[in-house]
Amino acid sequence: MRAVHAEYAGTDLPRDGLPEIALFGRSNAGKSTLINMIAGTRGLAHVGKTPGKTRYRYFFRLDRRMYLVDLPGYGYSEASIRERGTWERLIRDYVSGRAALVAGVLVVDARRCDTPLDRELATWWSQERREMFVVATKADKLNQSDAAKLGRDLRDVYGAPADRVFVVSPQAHRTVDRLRHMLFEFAKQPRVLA
Ligand SMILES: Nc1nc2c(ncn2[C@@H]2O[C@H](COP(=O)(O)OP(=O)(O)O)[C@@H](O)[C@H]2O)c(=O)[nH]1
Ligand SMILES: [Mg+2]
Repeated sequence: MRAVHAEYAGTDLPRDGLPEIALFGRSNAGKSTLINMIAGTRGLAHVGKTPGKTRYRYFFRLDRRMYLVDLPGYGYSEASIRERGTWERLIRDYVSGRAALVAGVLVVDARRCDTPLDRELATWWSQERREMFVVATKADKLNQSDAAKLGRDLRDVYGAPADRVFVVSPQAHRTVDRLRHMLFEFAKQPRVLA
């Protein structure tokens, strides 16, 4: 797969009309790592670099098929309250009326997968009437029994069907393959929810 990336600030956005799938999640949840896993390219998205950079949206074009959009994370320590206005404006400016945006991926840390901010994000997104996928990262940090019930917990918390929920870790190659396939399929034939 050929993956290229570019950053966009303000109202500037790609103009090629390719479908876009946006990643939402707390700072440090593992969004950049997930993008690298989906793209199959280490070091494409910056991992673990200074969190809380609220100005930019990073667009990763995978082949000529779709963009994954790395949005600024929310909930980074004390800064979150102050940053909140900026974050919300940036997200809303991008999301509202963006026809190319076909789905969202809520990225959560498997160890804290239903924080109030994550739930709030999910509620807001459901009003947007666009598909949502839920991906829990860092499953390798869980013990076996917690890992075993995580999928069901996520379905319960977010009201998501089983085929929209993914639990990943650096070892979960097959799950990542399944997720990549699902996102490509969805981008090819997006559905607007009733
Ligand atoms: N053990 C483990 N660490 C992970 C995983 N995903 C991300 N990380 C680590 O979590 C930290 C935050 O990841 P990052 O992708 O930068 O999160 P972002 O802020 O949401 O983009 C980094 O140190 C990553 O190496 C995972 O599945 N397992
Ligand atoms: Mg990141």
